[in-house]
Amino acid sequence: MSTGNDQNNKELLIVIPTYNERENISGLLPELMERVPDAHVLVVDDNSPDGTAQVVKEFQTKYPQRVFLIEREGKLGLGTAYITGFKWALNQGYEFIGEMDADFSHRIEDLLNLIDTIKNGNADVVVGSRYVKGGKTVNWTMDRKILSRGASLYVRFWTCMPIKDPTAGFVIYKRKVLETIPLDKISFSGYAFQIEMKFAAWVQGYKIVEVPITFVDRIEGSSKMNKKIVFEAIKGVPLLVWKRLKGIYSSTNR
Ligand SMILES: Nc1nc2c(ncn2[C@@H]2O[C@H](COP(=O)(O)OP(=O)(O)OP(=O)(O)O)[C@@H](O)[C@H]2O)c(=O)[nH]1
Ligand SMILES: [Mg+2]
Repeated sequence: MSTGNDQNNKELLIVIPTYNERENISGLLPELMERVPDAHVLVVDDNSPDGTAQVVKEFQTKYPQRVFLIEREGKLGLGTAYITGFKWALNQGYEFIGEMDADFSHRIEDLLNLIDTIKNGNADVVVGSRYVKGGKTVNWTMDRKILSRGASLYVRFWTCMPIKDPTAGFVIYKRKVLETIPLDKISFSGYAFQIEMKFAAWVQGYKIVEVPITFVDRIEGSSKMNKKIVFEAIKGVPLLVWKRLKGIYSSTNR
């Protein structure tokens, strides 16, 4: 059996995109190292002005074989940060590739459940879901609740995809899913990116399982959510249906 400190243990990688998450990442990395001993972590930072990457580099000296960093030259968006991280993970040979936010909205106890489900269940994709039985949000304003619930219904209306929390950014994929989704054809960046990834996996026939989570609103740092991201999703969801009809998500189109 391999241990979490084994350099060759390329089983599970969690990709964390960051933009100005200095305080959060300095708390999250040690917790992840301690509480999820088998996980490796890849931070994809977009040249955060607050020095997030510097904090990661300092931490890397303690865990050089488990913490990795990709630095991009500027704020290029969440979607491309994940695509960059996923491609890196595939190249490195990881078997399970996860994503979570840096801001403690995604709890480590829930991550442990997601890991257990992807490793021991028959799911190809596990989604940490606010909207299945047992899931909830804490400290969210009414506006955010309505927006998020409304988005879920809107996605269901257009795509018929049976996922209760399609905008969720707390997900673990089996390697084969990311190998077959045409990553270069995933065009969206914010919420729409999360929706598109799940939609592409579903169109390919992969089994998606939702696990209930408690989503806690961020305490440190500031939100990168903005109107542009919301409008991208409103316009983007009907486009997903169009992309599907054109066969863009089929693996032969890679
Ligand atoms: N690399 C990179 N990371 C980003 C970018 N935009 C957001 N992030 C990160 O993506 C994660 C999710 O962004 P958040 O701002 O928390 O978005 P949210 O969860 O919808 O909104 P709040 O929780 O209200 O802040 C966080 O870890 C951010 O730091 C980006 O352009 N590039
Ligand atoms: Mg957040």
